[in-house]
Amino acid sequence: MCGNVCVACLDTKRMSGNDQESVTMTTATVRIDGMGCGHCVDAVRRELASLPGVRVDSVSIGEAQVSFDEKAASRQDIERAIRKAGYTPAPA
Ligand SMILES: [Cu+2]
Repeated sequence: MCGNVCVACLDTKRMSGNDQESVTMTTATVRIDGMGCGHCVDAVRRELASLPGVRVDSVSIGEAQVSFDEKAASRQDIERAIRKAGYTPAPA
């Protein structure tokens, strides 16, 4: 490895760069209408946790906090999951 200029070294650099690329997680707080008890919290948490690329940080009555990888999931996915659980995501 010459360190900089040859094609082989540039390739190696590029590849190791990709390996080290870390996933950027976006944090979102979603207000949720229609939740009333701990069962609602469990239902929302379960549905959100089933989404690929989404990490559930916390769920409480009326609000969920999640982190997600924008390459794998979007806020729309999260709101859809909340509707699927039977609740209504409120506008941010
Ligand atoms: Cu409930």
